[in-house]
Amino acid sequence: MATASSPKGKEKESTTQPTTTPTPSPNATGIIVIGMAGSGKTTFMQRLNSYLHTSAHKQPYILNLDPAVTHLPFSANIDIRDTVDYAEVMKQYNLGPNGGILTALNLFTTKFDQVLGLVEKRATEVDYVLLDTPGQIEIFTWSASGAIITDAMASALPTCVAYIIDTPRTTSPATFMSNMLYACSILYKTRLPFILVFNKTDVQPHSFALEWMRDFEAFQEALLSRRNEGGEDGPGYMDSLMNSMSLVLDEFYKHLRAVGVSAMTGEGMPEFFQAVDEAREEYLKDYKPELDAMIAERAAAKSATASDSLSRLMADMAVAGGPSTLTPEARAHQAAAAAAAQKKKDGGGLESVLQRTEEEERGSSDDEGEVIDKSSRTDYYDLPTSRRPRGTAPPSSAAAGSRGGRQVVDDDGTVWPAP
Ligand SMILES: Nc1nc2c(ncn2[C@@H]2O[C@H](COP(=O)(O)OP(=O)(O)OP(=O)(O)O)[C@@H](O)[C@H]2O)c(=O)[nH]1
Ligand SMILES: [Mg+2]
Repeated sequence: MATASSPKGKEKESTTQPTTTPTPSPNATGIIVIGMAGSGKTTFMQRLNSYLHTSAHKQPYILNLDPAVTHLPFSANIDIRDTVDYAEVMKQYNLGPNGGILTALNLFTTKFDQVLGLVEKRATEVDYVLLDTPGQIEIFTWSASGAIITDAMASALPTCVAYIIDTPRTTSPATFMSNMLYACSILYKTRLPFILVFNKTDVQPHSFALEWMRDFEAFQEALLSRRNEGGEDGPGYMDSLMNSMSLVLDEFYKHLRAVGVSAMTGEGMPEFFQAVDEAREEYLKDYKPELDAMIAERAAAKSATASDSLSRLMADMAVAGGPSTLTPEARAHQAAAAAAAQKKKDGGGLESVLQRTEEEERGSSDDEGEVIDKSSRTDYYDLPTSRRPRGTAPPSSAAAGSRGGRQVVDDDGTVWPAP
């Protein structure tokens, strides 16, 4: 691609192999949980978390990207709600709920480099990085911020998409097909290994869906019988459209893994993690080499641009001969730009709805809306080796007491730090 536009004389350079060495993939596998509103993403996240802690004895690192959720049934290591105030975004920008969620996500994405830094730091210690997305699927899948977050995750660690399907709501062939088309569009957009997760199998087993995916004729029959029954599958011209679309989907199904789970009962979890292992293999085999080649290509293009700019700068300096080369107009322009930047920093603007951190409250930071990593959460699962007798102080508080010097011993023997 890059060679087509490269200037003459550089062709030889561009045909050489890129020198960047591919980075080894970290231990953790990223799972991005996407799905229609109410399909059970958050409950599924909760199930993954509890399954990993209790049955698989593996460590997850959890990110919540839904700014509007009021109650999370798990504790997230990084929570968008700690950084962006969704209600404030709606108020300040006069937005409705979906616009508010989208803007909150966009604001959070401006800080995603910090998130990625934290994830990368933990990706060697934990086994999975789980990511819950906002309820309205298109906010994540059709926004620039969703694409940035997905790409950033996928470049940092082996990542797959878990597409959650509300099985009881997809028993009609038309609904099933539109859900599959949506899944297909996400696969096409992200190009990441993909797992179809048929959720709520405690209410409706997913065998019908597997059969429709495996056997094209079975799906056709279901379509036809719905039509004969006078179901909701539309007028006659729809038949040929549905037939052609189901042929397209037939090809799509070949590249997918499908599992049935119940986030409510925990059924299907081992099968899901087996699919995740396969998805990781696929990432390493197909996605990673492409990514490394792209990174090498970009690095080569960047170094070519840098050396080009440097030679032009050297040529400019030779002509201008010294540092005082700014014209009065250029200096005035620079001053105006600095004043505008200062004004933006002082108040208003997008940054003003980002949550203020403790550090900022103390007035010592110039960076608003820090991302908070509650990583110590993973330590909660380290149970003490021996029980501490009731009424005695924990070792840390005793240590704190001895550090602070003064302690008060209560009537029942409890040790408190002196007021
Ligand atoms: N029976 C049953 N209900 C489930 C299951 N998983 C989720 N639910 C229910 O489905 C509803 C929606 O679940 P959530 O986990 O909030 O779904 P969500 O996709 O995160 O929802 P939004 O984020 O609001 O889009 C809740 O009432 C859950 O109790 C399941 O496996 N079985
Ligand atoms: Mg949710």
